[in-house]
Amino acid sequence: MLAKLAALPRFVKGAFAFSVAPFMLLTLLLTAPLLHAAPTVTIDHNDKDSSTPAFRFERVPPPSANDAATHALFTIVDGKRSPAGGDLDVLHDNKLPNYEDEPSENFFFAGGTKRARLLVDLREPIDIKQVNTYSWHRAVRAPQAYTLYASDGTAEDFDAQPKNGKNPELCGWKHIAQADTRPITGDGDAGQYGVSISDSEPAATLGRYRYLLFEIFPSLKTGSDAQTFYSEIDVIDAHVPVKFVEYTPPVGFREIFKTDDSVYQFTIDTTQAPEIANWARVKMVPIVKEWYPKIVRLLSAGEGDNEAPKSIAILCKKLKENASTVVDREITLGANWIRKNLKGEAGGVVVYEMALLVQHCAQAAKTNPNATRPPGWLQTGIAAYTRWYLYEPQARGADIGPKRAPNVTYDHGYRDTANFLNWVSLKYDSALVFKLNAACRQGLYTAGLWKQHTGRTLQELNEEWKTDLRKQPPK
Ligand SMILES: [Ca+2]
Repeated sequence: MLAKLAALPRFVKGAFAFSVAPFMLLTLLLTAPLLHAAPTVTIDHNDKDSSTPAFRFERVPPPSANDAATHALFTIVDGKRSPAGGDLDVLHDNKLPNYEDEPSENFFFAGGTKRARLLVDLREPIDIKQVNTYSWHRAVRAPQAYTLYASDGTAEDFDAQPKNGKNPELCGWKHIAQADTRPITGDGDAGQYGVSISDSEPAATLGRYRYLLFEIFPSLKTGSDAQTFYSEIDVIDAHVPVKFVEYTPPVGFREIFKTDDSVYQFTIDTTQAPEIANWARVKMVPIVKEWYPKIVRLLSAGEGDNEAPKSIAILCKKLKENASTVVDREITLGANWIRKNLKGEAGGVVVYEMALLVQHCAQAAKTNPNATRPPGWLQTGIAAYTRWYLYEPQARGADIGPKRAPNVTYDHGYRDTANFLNWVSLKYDSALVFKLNAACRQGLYTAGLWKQHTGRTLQELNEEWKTDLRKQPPK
């Protein structure tokens, strides 16, 4: 772990909690051991390579699993949250992100936010030992910049939710400290930041408060687009022993799963990519069990075509490229890409690859001496059709807007061909895709099939399709 502390002094900013004559301070120190002297800000930085989900720093304490923020009420006072991120709960759920770019596990404000305010209501006054904040991002959204105010809420003019522009110190709040981990110039720092605000006197507290107000600034000094990925905010009660968040690294598995009727079996191996093992078991296995037999049925050439393998393997590996691949009976999924798309496309890619696998494993074409070779665009198009129009039509992932209509052709493959196939199916023959697929499997595909089934040549269909695409209302 690398702590970037060399430049620390410029970050240490505090406000004396109150000012008293030196002799009085001495007296108070002797009689009141929890007296606060001055808040200080401690900053740690783990660079990109030394950041781990354990969130361990050199000087800033690890995130707490039982701190007072856990059951506090978090409210946005001013500013808008980014809908791309998690909601306020992720700031005090005692869970940390597992990766350097996990928007849903972080809270951040919408791009362009110049300043925002966040209220933490602890529900009762407590002696606050520390306020600790944690952030993690692969690029410029890691550094933190905020001003912290606190209040016991008892002042007559107390405003619990002062909007931007209203000085909190004029409505019952005390300025505690300013934290700013941003580099003065440059594009910001990737990695993890930990900020701990405590009293400079180790035995002392920051004071007894019920409310905290964070005034939050962008993660770059040079602009307001970059917003810090805040992972957790901890408020440590001076009288509660701290339990740290435990981090257990995920463990991969290699196991065989079967369909309920035991007809098909799948070897799934995540030993090289334990970070997606949980997704593979919880999400992918049910998709594979349901959709592999469906795909085999859908893409079968009919009677006598029993050639889809009964046993396949899905390997999860750290591929350099984003791609997933299929070779013979083995699908390889790129773990990095899958990890970034767990909530989006991850399941669909598995369906797509299973469809390709079933197509590639057709033997009839290979044994027929007069077999035609099906075009690649049609094969990827049929696999993409299976995925986008049968597995996840609600995702509308193969839509083509009127703007792009002039630039597409039926033989682009993948999504564009899927869109074309869907259009022809709806207009001319709902079983067309499966008829074409059967012909491909048997080595009988020719371009003449289009005319045979629709009365139009491929070129004519292409023009009609594009005309229809251009007629759509603009998005
Ligand atoms: Ca916590």
